[in-house]
Amino acid sequence: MEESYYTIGMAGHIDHGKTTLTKALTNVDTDRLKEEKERGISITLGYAPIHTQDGTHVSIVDVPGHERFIRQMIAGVAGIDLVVLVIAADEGVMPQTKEHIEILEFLGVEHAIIAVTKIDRVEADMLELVSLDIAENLEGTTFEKAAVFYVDSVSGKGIDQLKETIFTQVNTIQNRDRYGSFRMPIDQVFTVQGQGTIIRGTIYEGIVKQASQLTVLPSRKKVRARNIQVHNNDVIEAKAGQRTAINLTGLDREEIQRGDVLVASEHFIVTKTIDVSIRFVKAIRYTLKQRAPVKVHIGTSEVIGKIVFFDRNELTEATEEVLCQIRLDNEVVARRGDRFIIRRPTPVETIGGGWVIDPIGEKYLFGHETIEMLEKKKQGSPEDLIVDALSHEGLLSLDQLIQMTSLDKEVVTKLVESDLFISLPSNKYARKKDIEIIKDMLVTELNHYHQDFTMRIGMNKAELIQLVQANFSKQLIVFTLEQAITEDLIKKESQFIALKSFSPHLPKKWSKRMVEIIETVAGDGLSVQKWEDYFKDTPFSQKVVDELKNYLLQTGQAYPLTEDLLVDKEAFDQAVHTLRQQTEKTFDLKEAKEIWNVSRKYLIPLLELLDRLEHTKRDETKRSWL
Ligand SMILES: Nc1nc2c(ncn2[C@@H]2O[C@H](COP(=O)(O)OP(=O)(O)OP(=O)(O)O)[C@@H](O)[C@H]2O)c(=O)[nH]1
Ligand SMILES: [Mg+2]
Repeated sequence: MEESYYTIGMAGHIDHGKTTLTKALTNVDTDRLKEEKERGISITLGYAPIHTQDGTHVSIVDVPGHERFIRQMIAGVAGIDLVVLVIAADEGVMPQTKEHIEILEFLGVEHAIIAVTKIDRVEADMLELVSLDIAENLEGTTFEKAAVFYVDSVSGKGIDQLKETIFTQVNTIQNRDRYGSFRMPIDQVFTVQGQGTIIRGTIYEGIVKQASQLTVLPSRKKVRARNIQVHNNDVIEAKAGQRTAINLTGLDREEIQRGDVLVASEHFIVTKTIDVSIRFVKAIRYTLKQRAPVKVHIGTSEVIGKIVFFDRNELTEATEEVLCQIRLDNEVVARRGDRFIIRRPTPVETIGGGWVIDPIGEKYLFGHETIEMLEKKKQGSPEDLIVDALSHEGLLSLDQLIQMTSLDKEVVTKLVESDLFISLPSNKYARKKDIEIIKDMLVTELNHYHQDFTMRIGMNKAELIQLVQANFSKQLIVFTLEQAITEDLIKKESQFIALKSFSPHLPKKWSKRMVEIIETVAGDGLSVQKWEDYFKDTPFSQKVVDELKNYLLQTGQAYPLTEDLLVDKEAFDQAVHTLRQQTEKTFDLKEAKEIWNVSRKYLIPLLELLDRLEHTKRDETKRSWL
């Protein structure tokens, strides 16, 4: 059974019943704050899950309707797959109903269900009027054909049908990218006593796994995902589309804020100048001048910027689409295709929205040449299209690329042979940049592993692949790993992978005591004590005791005699030498016992070790040297 994850939003005017409807659907009251209870309005984003038996998981984001909290609303709906637009039967379409519709359209939300609430409060003819009002207001919008449901969230009337439709509709929506590097814009940051910093957001792309190393952008702070939760349950991993809370180690509360983006690799673009395609709201009420300051909401961040036009000096009425640039005061994380909202700073109102056609804008001259250039960027070069296709899938054959980009075979063939791409032995193509990202991730994970386990020769190959696989296909990772081995960046010893520059060693703070123990074991020769007994008077934990044993075995400094007996390599090799000198081609137990002068307890395992090391071969009661 394939599990699928979606995030849907509740939107609509203040008091129209979003929180009550969320509760009717999920049984969760998302107005948890004291202030929310007292004032009877939502202030922060609320989250509640519903799911079906067959593995469809829907996370509902309940947003505040009050116009003062539009910022929260935008952050909340920024990652949603579908919206439930809530309109109260007794009020009909109101200002924030319209503003929310505009915002949702600008953000590219394509799927909607209309929920008319409070039907218990109106007569049938009033309901008819409201239906007309809704139809009129939705005309010409993306949500024109959205299904309309009539509910009473207090008595529960109509709720089951609505819930059923939510599930059937989300199942027609394509799941978000599970491949592609992990990216999660942060919309909440808080601390929990004894646990440190916790952040929340909806995963845009990729997967995050427990213990993964992550980067906070734009600050580039390195953090680790200590613990991951989805709707208050601990999970090992969370996937694109899931509402996720992550407990981070490695930074303080003050070092991270809403609007920052958590990513798995540093290859995301952090930028202050973006080339964009913008649409403006129909009823733009004032003149937007060249370089006018605007508030830009992108992902969950809100940044002040200036609009730079190349084909006009001011905008007085809404036109179809304007290609222009936004210069931001602060850095944001952006990718081609990302949606954003622009609002007027004072008085605050939504004036438009659009998408990023190039996250790395430069200074251009005013005039039609720049517009033509931006137009080309908007269409996307063949290279952009291939990059887009690969960023969704990671690894594609020539046929798949042609199919996904609708480009000519010659164009695709020529491009994939360029040095931006690489062909794998499986006849599939990947981006060179992805390989670099994976390589970085491998090195980062190994570095971390070596720090945590200085005494181990390396990380288990399967475990390492598993950690990185969250974001890329296994085939691509294995390929990159092999490439890194050829390049002498990484080495492999049986199933263990390590950085070339690393060699296992005793941790500094313990090395003196450990060397003493190793020397004692060597001094005991063949008559060693139980491994654990050497640690009786040490402060070492069982874990450290095991690690040291593993270290001596992996580095070949000792041999395993039994489960709990280790014998020093040199001592044993010396004993083998003596035994060989003092025996003929074959020898028996008695001879060995006398020469080695060991008790029966050791004798059998020692001789078995001889066999295992292929010094000897056992033949009934005798052994012969090989
Ligand atoms: N009778 C009736 N009352 C409802 C219904 N839905 C909501 N209400 C009431 O309407 C009021 C506002 O409901 P909320 O769910 O808080 O509205 P909201 O849209 O979440 O409000 P904000 O989050 O502040 O924008 C509450 O008193 C609810 O009990 C309904 O279907 N029938
Ligand atoms: Mg509410």
